[in-house]
Amino acid sequence: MKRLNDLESYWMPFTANRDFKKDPRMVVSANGMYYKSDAGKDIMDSAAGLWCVNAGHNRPEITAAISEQASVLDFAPSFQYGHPKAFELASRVADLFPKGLDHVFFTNSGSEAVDSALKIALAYHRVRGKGTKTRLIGRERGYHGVGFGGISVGGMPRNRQYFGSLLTGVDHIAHTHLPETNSFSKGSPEHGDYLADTLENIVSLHDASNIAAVIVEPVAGSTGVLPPPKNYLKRLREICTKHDILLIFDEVITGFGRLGTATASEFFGVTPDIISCAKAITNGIIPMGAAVVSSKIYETMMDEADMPIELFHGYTYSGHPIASAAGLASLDIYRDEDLFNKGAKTAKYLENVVHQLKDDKNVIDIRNLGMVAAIEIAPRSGAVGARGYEAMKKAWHKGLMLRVTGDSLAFSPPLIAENHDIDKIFEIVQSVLKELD
Ligand code: PXG
Repeated sequence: MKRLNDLESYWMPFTANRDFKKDPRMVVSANGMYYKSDAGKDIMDSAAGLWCVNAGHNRPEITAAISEQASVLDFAPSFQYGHPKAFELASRVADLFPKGLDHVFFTNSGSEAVDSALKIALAYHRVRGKGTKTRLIGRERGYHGVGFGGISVGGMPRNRQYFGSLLTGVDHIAHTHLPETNSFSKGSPEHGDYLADTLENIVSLHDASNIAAVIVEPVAGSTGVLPPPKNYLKRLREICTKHDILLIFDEVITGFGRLGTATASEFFGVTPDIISCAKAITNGIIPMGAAVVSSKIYETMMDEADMPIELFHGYTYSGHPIASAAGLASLDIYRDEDLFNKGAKTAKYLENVVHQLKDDKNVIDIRNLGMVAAIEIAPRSGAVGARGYEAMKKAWHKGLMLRVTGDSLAFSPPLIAENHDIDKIFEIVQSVLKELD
């Protein structure tokens, strides 16, 4: 007979299962900047959960909205029927996002938002009579979730290597990590905008008539936080426009305030054709994502696509009533508390504090932009990631939830964080660094 509640049944995602189950890090409740562990210990959240709880944990306004919604309309079919809150949320998101990106296709995750964006790009070119434009271009070190589309355009080797031949017709531009010239940059690094031109090489190779879209994270997150070099995104936009290639910004991490603006697009003053987003759209409380597309794309689809259904794509839970209610309540909080601006102010403090650790043991680089930062520590020889993993485990025992990717410690605190919260996070990090051999 299987034991009830043993830890074996749950196969945890992106987790060292065997090691976790020997010494579980279990949280049972959360409030504001803190989780509580099953041992009753406060655990500070330095990562907004997984980059999603921008307004802090367990906001009563959001929980009230979802419980109210659940009692009124639990589910509505998303195909051929609608309900008002999905339309309202779409308008609110369109309003918040850059001018011209006015149409919102809902999904349930960032991975689905990415796949939707890629499929919309292909369908758009096809219905406008440019059906040879099928090639999708990602970037080395990019993370676009875990669907086959996302891992194909993604550039994280371990996320790809076990999963066969992936999508065909994909290529990658160069990543922008230049430690020789850019280490310890504050904000966007000075060097590397020329790397956008690696797209020109790809255009020369494949011809623009065969390329549908380029997808990049404006700030690469999962690979260890790589803010784009100054002017890089503008240059990428120009090359895309020149060759009639759609530009997709994957803003699953940056959307809804992470850089102190509603989008990274707004922060950098560069408008893509499609933005994929998720996570903080509902403050993480209910899964939801979206592909937000330009009027040019939407209107082309409405005018030119087959009748009556313009796009053969969608999910059972697209625009789910409860997710929509959570989204509306989250956007209300972001607006009423001017939370993106608050994040922008705290970001300056974060920059100052994180760079004070530059002389600490094993630290080889520190990067930051907005309410995102990373400390990269030297890998142990022959064991890349081991030191980072140990840092995460030590931090837990000192009351800090720390997000680690390889040997980069990544920080994305909730935007409600006060300066003293930032101080506390890095005091613990410093004591962890001291103990790492
Ligand atoms: N695109 C980007 C840019 C992401 O960061 C996804 C797509 C996929 O989203 P879903 O909702 O399908 O997981 C992501 C997700 C981390 C970390 O700490 C990052 C993500 C998820 C979990 C952890 O690096 N990003």
